[in-house]
Amino acid sequence: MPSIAKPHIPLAPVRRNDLGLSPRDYEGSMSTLCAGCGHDSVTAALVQALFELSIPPYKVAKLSGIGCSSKTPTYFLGNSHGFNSVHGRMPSVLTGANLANRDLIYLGVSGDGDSASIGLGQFAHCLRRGVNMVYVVENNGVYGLTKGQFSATADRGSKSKRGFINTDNSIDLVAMALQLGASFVARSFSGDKHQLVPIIKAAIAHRGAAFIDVISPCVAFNNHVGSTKSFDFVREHNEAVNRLDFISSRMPIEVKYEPGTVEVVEQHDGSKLALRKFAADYDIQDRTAALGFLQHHAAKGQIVTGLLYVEAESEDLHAHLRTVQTPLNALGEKDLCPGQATLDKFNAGLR
Ligand SMILES: Cc1ncc(C[n+]2csc(CCOP(=O)(O)OP(=O)(O)O)c2C)c(N)n1
Ligand code: SF4
Ligand SMILES: [Mg+2]
Repeated sequence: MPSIAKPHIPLAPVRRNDLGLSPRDYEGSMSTLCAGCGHDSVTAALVQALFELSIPPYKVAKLSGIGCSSKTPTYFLGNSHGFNSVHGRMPSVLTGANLANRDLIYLGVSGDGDSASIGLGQFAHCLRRGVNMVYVVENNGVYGLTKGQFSATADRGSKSKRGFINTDNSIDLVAMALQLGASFVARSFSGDKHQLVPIIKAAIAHRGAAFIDVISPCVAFNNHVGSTKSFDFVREHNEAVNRLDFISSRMPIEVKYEPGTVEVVEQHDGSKLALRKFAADYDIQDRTAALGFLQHHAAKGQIVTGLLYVEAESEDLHAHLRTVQTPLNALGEKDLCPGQATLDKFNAGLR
C-alpha cells in the first residue's frame, strides 16, 4: 500500500471523456516502484488509452502474477476488478475468469520472469487458445523484484549490473506469440508513448488473444552499458516497422499522413487501424513473413517495434467452444437444470 495519498486538487483544467470521467478516474494508488522505472510509463499509457476510449472502469478485469510489473495494476483503474495471482499463473486465472464472464475486458499484466521463465507454459496455452484479452508483458530482461537476476528474455552475451555475462539463449516472446497463433502481436517501448498508446487501444478493440511485449527498462538493475534492455540501447536499436493510428468505430475516418505507405485494416467491431508503414514491403497480415522479419532484424541486433501482426477477422475461445452469451453468474435455474427428460435424452445419446 502506498504511504502517500495522491492529492485531489486539480492542477490544470480537467479533461473529460464521453462518460464525463477525467484521467484521474482511470488512475489507481500511488506507485511504489523505483523513480524512472519503465513500468510506470506503461501504467501511464494504459491510463491514457482507457480514458481516451471512454471505457467504464467497472467493465475491466485486470489480472497479474508476481513481480514489480505485476504490482502495476494497483496503480491504474482503482475502480475496476483486479486479481493479483501467483507467480506465472496469471494466464490460467484470466482464462477461467474470461470463460465465466465474457462481458468484461480482460487485461493481463505480467513480467518477463513471470511469463517467459516460471510462467512460460501458462503463457503458451493462453495464447494458443485465443483467450479474448490484452496480454501485456513489461519486459526488462531481469527479475526486478528479486534484485536483478537474468530472466529468460535476457539476450545471450548481455551483461548484468554485477558484470556477469548471460550465456543462455534468450526467449523472444513476440516470436513465440506469432508461432502460438496469437491474433494480434505487437512490440513497443515504454519510452515511446506515441507508439504504445494506439497499440493498446487497438489491442483492446481486438477480439482474440492480443499480445504486447513492452520493453520496459529496470533502472535499478538493468540500465547499464552492456544491457540490451536499457533505455539507451533500445533508443539506439529500435527499428519501428510502422506507426499506428487507432480510429474507433464511433469516430469519423480521416487518415492524414505525410507521403508514405498507409495501410488501413478494419477490425470486427468496425474500428480501423491506420498504419503508416516504414518498411514499405511489410505486410501486417502475414504471420510467416512477420516471423522472418523479426529474426532477420534480431540477427542484426535490432529490436523491431510496432504492430507486427493482426488477424482482422479473428475468433476467440468462446467462439471455439460455442459457450453461452450470458455470464455464468447470471444464468438462472432453468438454464442450469434442463429437466429430467432432457437429461435422459442426453444420457441415452452417450450409450
Ligand atoms: C513460485 C515463486 N517463485 C519465485 C518467486 C520469487 N519471485 C518474485 S518476483 C520474481 C521475478 C519477477 O520478475 P518479472 O516477472 O520479470 O518482474 P519484474 O520484477 O522484473 O517486473 C521472482 C522470481 C515467487 N514469488 N514465487
Ligand atoms: S527494481 Fe527495476 S523493475 Fe522493480 S521497480 Fe525498480 S526499476 Fe522497476
Ligand atoms: Mg522483469
